[in-house]
Amino acid sequence: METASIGATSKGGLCRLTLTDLDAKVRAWFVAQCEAVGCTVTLDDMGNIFARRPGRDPALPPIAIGSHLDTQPTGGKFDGVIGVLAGLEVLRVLEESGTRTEAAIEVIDWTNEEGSRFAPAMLSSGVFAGAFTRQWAYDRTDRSGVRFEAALDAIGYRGEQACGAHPLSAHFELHIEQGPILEAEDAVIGIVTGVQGMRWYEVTLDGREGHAGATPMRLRQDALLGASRMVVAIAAIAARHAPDAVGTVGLIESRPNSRNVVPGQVFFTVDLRHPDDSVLETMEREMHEAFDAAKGDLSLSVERVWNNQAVSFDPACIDAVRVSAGRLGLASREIVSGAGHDSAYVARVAPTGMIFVPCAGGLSHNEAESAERDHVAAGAAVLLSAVLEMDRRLSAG
Ligand code: HGY
Ligand code: MN
Ligand code: MN
Repeated sequence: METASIGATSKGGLCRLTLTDLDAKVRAWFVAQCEAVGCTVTLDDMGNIFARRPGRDPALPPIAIGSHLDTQPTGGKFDGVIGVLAGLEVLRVLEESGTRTEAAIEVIDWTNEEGSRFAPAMLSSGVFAGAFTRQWAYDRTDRSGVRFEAALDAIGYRGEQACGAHPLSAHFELHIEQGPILEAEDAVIGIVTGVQGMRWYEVTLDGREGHAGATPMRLRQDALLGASRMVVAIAAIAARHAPDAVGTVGLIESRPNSRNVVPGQVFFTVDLRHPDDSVLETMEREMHEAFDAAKGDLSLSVERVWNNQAVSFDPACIDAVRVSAGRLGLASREIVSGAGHDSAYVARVAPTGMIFVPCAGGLSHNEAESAERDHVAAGAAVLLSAVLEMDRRLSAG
């Protein structure tokens, strides 16, 4: 709740976009809290923050607890934040109880998980996992043309360490489900087995600006009318592959955006997701077919800017979460994540698992997002237990 004051919106949510002064403020808060509990804090050259609590065996790579502190422009107080702060709480409990783990424990704040300001999402955990080059990430621009690298330097969080040159023994992430399943089944813990596939596209439609009053309908090249047909087509493609497919047009810019000018150009984004990459491939093909059919005499460009394959988490990590929920007597169920998470990329380079807790009405990416204190506490307890379970297995060799 203290961090929720950094970027608070009037509707009780958060607007704390990545690499802004507000992000810098919550980062400084987080670093100070970790140092206060005796951690050493380092940065890599994507601005990822690593707060390390040493273990007995320095030869063992750390067990990481990661998530993100950046939010959507109309985000909630829990998305990403509970994963980082539960990690801080784990550090505090280990310190207060005088527990020394075999492997070091590291809490990580991954830069730009949301992908709202700089697309794609999970950009920095993606560089860490080798999915993107650092230079490609540095060259990403926000909608006002600011480059990622410049924004990172502006807040002073570009570290020396090369992003990715940082072995991990395991990575766990606590997160709200951001969907309705756990709440509907009165489950407190989601044992996350993996993350669905997701692809992002950027579409530009060029028509011709004209006078809203004097241009006959038959002579128009109305880019927004064409875009509207394509938006409807995305929903139809998702419906065709129900119940697991989702399709979203979230960002749209119409130019010149004047009430009495026929729109000459429209830029919009497409987000397609499905648990099965082969279905996602079909959805992409159907999207191109639908757009070609809808464009008429408009010129169309479609660029795929992100292709994040479905991922399955590590069986030992999944089991550590399952055993922990059982030991704590918490109602749980296995679940595949509909939302993307940094863990989806980290799973490519380290054994990874996730823990979900319910959020009210399954609502997220919404200022009304909320989670119950007891559920978040239960998730943090499972996180601590899973980390200790993994540590025991590591030291058993
Ligand atoms: O897009 C996602 O699923 C995540 O919230 N960034
Ligand atoms: Mn998140
Ligand atoms: Mn999010």
